[in-house]
Amino acid sequence: MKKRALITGISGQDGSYLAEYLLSKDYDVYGTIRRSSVAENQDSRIKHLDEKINTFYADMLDAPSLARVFNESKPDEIYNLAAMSHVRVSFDVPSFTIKTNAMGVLNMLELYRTVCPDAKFYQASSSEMFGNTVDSDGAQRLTTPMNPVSPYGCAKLLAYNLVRHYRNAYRLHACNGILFNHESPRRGSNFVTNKVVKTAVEIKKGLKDKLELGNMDSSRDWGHSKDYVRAMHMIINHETPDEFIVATGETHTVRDLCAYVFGKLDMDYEDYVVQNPKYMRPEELKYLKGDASKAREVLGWKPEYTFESLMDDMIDHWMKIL
Ligand code: G4F
Repeated sequence: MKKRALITGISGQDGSYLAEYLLSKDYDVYGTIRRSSVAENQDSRIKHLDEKINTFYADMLDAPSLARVFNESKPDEIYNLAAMSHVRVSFDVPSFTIKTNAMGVLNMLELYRTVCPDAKFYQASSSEMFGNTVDSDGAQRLTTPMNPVSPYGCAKLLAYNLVRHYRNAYRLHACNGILFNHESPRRGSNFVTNKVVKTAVEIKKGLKDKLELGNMDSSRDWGHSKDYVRAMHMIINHETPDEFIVATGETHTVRDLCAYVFGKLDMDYEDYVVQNPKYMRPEELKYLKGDASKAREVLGWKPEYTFESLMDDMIDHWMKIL
């Protein structure tokens, strides 16, 4: 019999790549989408999968809608990816963020425990949970203390602990993937990688004349979403439910990112980038570099994309689209 996977947030960057990956492995794929007033925003990343997947309207804060999805999909594997995913916006809507990203996960865990406790559960945990704690060798790992610096990070940390608690208290196969930043041509253009790439291409084509950014000195460990959804599948299917970090182990500043992308397009970023305080955060996470050695050794996972091939993929995409 085919395995059945439920993906909350299937219309997002990771949800859409994960759906494609699971279809290639012959799963029946079910997913939740949230109603948006602009219909195209709901399904632009999954339109090509229309005939192959089953989608339901649901919301992490609407437990009856989630219950209907659990009952109709009868999942073997649950990938909980739905979230308010923008860190800076979480400062503007802290209550909504905490409710969706923490209480929403509690709603999911309660349904999991009561409706299908034999299924496996994956929680999209985040490197934002570490805040500004870094080990002495300049990396974050599973033992690094977590001190989040945003409403988003605080909510994700509560959800992370709930998943561990439900696993131990109710003997559930519930796992956490702590994913560092991961990007792709499908990334929302209000995240820094896609904002830089899209605007640089627009400047190259004479459609814009400047790029406004916030903090250019923060560092991130950026990987490709396609590599990271593969890791999610490996994590949930590992024999024992556990926590894993997924990261490249390389870090770059936002300034490095601009230099690479503009350089690729034969431009100097310093001629076009201006800082706008609007994009600064009340508290900034300054530095991320993940140690994914456990995922590499125990799961045999390794990324196929480098920082450069990831950026090239995004540049090629926007050069074709614009
Ligand atoms: O692209 P970002 O918005 O990603 P951020 O905040 O690191 O969060 C992403 O990664 C997390 C994993 O650690 C996920 F959990 C989360 O859901 C999301 O996917 O910003 C990256 C860096 C920040 O330091 C930010 O201050 O870029 C800096 N930045 C500078 N100018 C900017 C801008 N970020 C955005 N979004 N827009 C700017 O104009």
